Amino acid sequence: MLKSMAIAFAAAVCAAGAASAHITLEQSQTPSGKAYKAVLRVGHGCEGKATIKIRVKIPEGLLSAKPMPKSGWSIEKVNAAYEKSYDLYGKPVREGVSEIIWSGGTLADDEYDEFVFRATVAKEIPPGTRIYVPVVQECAEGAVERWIEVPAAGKSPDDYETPAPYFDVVEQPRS
Ligand SMILES: [Cu+2]
Repeated sequence: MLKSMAIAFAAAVCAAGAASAHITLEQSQTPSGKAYKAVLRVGHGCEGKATIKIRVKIPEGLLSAKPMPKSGWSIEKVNAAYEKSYDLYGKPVREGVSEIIWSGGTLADDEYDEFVFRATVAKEIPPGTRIYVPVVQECAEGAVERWIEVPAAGKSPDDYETPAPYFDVVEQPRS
């Protein structure tokens, strides 16, 4: 009884504080053709269990992704071909980092941390595009949270229990 109440309470807290809980991106907007510093904010573990691994899928159109090293965590980078070729500062690029994995550390459920990478938003990505960055959070004792839900047309991330973090591509400021 007590245990189920505790779980219900935790779920309610999470839903109420959706903007500050879950895994979200600090910067909600960036111009196309520019570098984007993605700060993934990890607000809690998996239903009380400590986070031990963060796997980030780099979405199509985010080029030259580079993770920021993190004390206490090791980094793995997975390379893959892009779906298409992009023009990056006058050079065609067809492949790059498609997944970043931080592991080896421990982040308690009652602690907060940030995982950072930087990537260039392809200038072919039109303003108005919302880019989702799916993240899988692995925790102690085999627990896992999959922040990979991408809203269907007409829905918003708030309609989902485990939405993928996202940001919006906006018009380049005129100089
Ligand atoms: Cu949450």
